[in-house]
Parts: sequence; structure tokens; C-alpha cells
Amino acid sequence: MPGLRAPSDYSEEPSRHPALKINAKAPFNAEPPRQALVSSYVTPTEFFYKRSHGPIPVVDDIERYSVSIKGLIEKPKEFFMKDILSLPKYNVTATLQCAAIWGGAKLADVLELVGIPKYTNTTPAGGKFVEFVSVDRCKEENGGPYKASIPLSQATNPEADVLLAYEMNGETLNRDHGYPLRVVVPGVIGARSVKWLDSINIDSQDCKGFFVQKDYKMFPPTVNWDNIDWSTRRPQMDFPVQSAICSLEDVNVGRHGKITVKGYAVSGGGRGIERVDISTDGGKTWKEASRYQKPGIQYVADDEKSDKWAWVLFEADVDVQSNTEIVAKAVDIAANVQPEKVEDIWNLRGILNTSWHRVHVQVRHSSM
Ligand SMILES: Nc1nc2c(c(=O)[nH]1)N[C@H]1C(S)=C(S)[C@@H](COP(=O)(O)O)O[C@H]1N2
Ligand SMILES: [Mo]
Repeated sequence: MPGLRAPSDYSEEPSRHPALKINAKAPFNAEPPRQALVSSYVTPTEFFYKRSHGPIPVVDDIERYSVSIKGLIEKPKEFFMKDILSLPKYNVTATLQCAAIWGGAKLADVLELVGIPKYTNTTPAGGKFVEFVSVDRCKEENGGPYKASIPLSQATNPEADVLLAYEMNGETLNRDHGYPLRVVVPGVIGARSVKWLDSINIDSQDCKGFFVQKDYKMFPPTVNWDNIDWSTRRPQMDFPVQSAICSLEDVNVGRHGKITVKGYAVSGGGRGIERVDISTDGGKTWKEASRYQKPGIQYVADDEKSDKWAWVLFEADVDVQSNTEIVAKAVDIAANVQPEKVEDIWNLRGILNTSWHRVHVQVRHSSM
């Protein structure tokens, strides 16, 4: 019996919190109610979004579970859980759409043990990319495992904080999120953070799998399903600046007066959030929201005390007297701003829609 096994059907799925909004049952794709995102800075694990592309793998024997590192390297090696656990442990708070505290070994430390020094761009044998391969069965890979890759320079850079994580929010990783071991690539779209890690392959090129070569790429508006050439675009890595209002629903009916607008804002590549603007007139005029990671402490982007890879929560009190649209817009430290309209970033895959988040408020005036 192998250590980590991929079921061929959905009869061995873990149980999940009933409040999750399920987008698809099999493979499981669910998100929390949006209010849950702003009730705490770190998303409770049971509410953290869950995105898989096949049945959730099962560990039959953790003692036998291992990750092999191979490819264009001098010292291929197999790592058991005890080997990973014997390395220095790091806790990195990072947002993969929701925020969690990931605990694990740094990939840069692990790669050193197969003879790849820190800050390496190319191995002597020509390795430039690190491919992560799982065991799950995905239809997009014709029943093969999910896989993705990152540049070797990022993998061997200790400041990039790429982890082989075995903990999430101080507890052993659960099955939905990659037990026993997953990759966490901070600042990068979630698709590169491969769960249920089986092997690591050092290669001269980017991974040839579906999720790297197709799917997570952004195309210009001229590209449609008839003329698409996937090879013309690079795989998406860093995610763009984005924000969402979470304390209000899309349509809210209530009395006029003060409303507290709360939400999250985050940008990729470790770029902090410089500003979050709130409008109560559909985007004509703006007011700056306060930002925080730790409750009560004003967030300072780029400060050594702030969590570089994690979102900020924002809050603003606004006064609403008539029917209106409340809008949030974030700016990161590189002055990247969310686009106003989805039309401006339309792409056929429908990904990376980071246009201003708008919610409607309908005021019910009480009669005299
Ligand atoms: N093995 C494996 N890893 C995977 C996936 C998957 O389907 N299989 N989905 C990816 C995608 S698209 C996302 S967004 C994140 C979701 O991580 P989560 O379920 O822990 O939130 O995992 C990534 N890693
Ligand atoms: Mo994803």
C-alpha cells in the first residue's frame, strides 16, 4: 500500500462546513460566505476556500509517504515526512485568495539538500524550473495528476518564502488543503501551490501540464475560442491588486444613516496595499479606508512588522442617505490600481476580474 493514494471516485471525500457556498461538488470547489472573510484576519480553516480538480487523496500510511526530488540535479533524493520535519520550521502568513498561516520547511532549504545552493537560477545540468507533481486524478490532465512549476530562482530564494507546508493555522494540514504536504508559493495565484505533493522535478522548461500551459493565462480581447494560441502567452504567476467589500451583500436594503464598510485588499508579488478607497456615489468621490492586519494597529505597507504576503482588512464608516452604489478600489505600493470596469480587462477565460467591487444599497425611509 503506498503512502498517498488517489481515489478514483468521490466516495472518500472529507466532511466540510455546511456554511460553505458550493460552486461544484465533484471536484469540490467552494467558498465561504463573504462575511466570514472579515470576521478575522486569518481565515478559519473550515471557511478557507477549497479548490480541487479531482477526488481528494488519502494517506494510508504516513510512515511510507515520501517526496522524491529528481531531474536535472546531481543528487536526486527521497524525503520522508521526518526529513521535512527535521528542517527549520517557518510560519508564513500568506493569502491564497483567503489568508492562512502556513507552517513548513522552506523549499530553498530542501533544495540545498539535493545540491542546489540558495539563489540559483540554473543548475549545472541546465535546470531552470521546479515542477511540483501531485497524485490526484484530474480530467484536465486526462486522469493524471495536477502539476505546476515555478522558476528555480524563486524556489531557491529564501526571501520568496516558498514553503513545503504541513501545517495550516497551527494545525496539521487537512485533506482538503493538501495533507500531508503541499507547496505554498506566496504572492502567486493559488494554482501554483500544489497540494498532496508527490514529487519535485528540476527541469529546463516550465511544466507542460494543462494548468500551466492552458487555463491560467490572460488573453487580449481579440482572442476567442476559434483563434486562441495558448503558446503565445505566459502562465499567470503574481496575482493583480484586488479588493472586495465583505460586510455587505450585493444588494442591501436598510435604513438610511451610517454603514460600516469592511473588506479585504491584497496584491501579488509581496506588494503591500498602499490605499483602499471607498465611494458611496458609484465612484465619483472617494474616502480612504483604514487598513489593518492586527486589530487596532494601523497597517503600514513594507513595514517589517506587517505580513508581506497577506491581505489587509479595511474598514470605513460611510453615511448613506439615498439609494446608491458603494465601491471599493485598492492601490498597491507600485501604484497599480484596480480597473474600473470588467469590460477593460475582459478575457475569454474569464479570469483575473479585479475590477472595482460594487454593492448596492437601497434605503428604506421610515414614515413620519
Ligand atoms: N494537487 C492539486 N493541487 C492544487 C489544485 C488541485 O486541484 N490539485 N488546485 C490548485 C488551485 S487552482 C488552487 S486555487 C489552490 C486551492 O487551494 P485550497 O483548496 O487549499 O484553497 O490549490 C491549487 N493546488
Ligand atoms: Mo485556482
